[in-house]
Amino acid sequence: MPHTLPKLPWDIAALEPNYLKSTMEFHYGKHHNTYVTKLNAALEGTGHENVAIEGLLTGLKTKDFPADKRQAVINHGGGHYNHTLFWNILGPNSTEEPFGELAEQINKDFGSFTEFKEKFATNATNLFGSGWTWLTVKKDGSLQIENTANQDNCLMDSDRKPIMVLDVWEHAYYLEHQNLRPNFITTFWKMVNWKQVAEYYALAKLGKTIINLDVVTA
Ligand code: MN3
Repeated sequence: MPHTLPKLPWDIAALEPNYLKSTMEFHYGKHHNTYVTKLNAALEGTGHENVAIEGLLTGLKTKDFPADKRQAVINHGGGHYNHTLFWNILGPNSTEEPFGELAEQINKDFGSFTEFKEKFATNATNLFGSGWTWLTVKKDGSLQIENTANQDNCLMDSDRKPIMVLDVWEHAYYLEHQNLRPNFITTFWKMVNWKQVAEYYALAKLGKTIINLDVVTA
């Protein structure tokens, strides 16, 4: 089983009361874990079993890949990658605001951090059904906010690198907020680890891998 559930970067109860331990137990322990299991099953016999997750997903929608397995790898590989990035950009000691070069670029591309948050929240609120809202980086360092449906992500069909993401599947917030997605978005800002997002921004500008996970080979 080459892909494995990565360890959380913080204790499973560390985001309480903003994000409940009980939510994390099923969101990470069940949902994320199931994506990893199903990804390994989908990859069996494709010859892509031992490719690390970011390389596996990059260009996946258009690259040479067994056609009968592609959608399953988009769904479960995306589920694995997207949740890993999501856990990594959250944390218990949020500064609640970006700083340094990333903050300057946010001001340049969106006007201010307040305007950025409004645009991000509007995108996340208006995403119909299940999906993810992203902050991505182009090769020139500029930033975009974009949505993807289901477990898709921008690596699969673009050259933009994801550096921050919000899960807006209902399973991500139902225990805390029931159907009230906007309340989850408000809480999300209290949990973002801007230090980590800044590190991802620096990597993205250099064209480097954002999510490095070991693939366990037999
Ligand atoms: Mn989820």
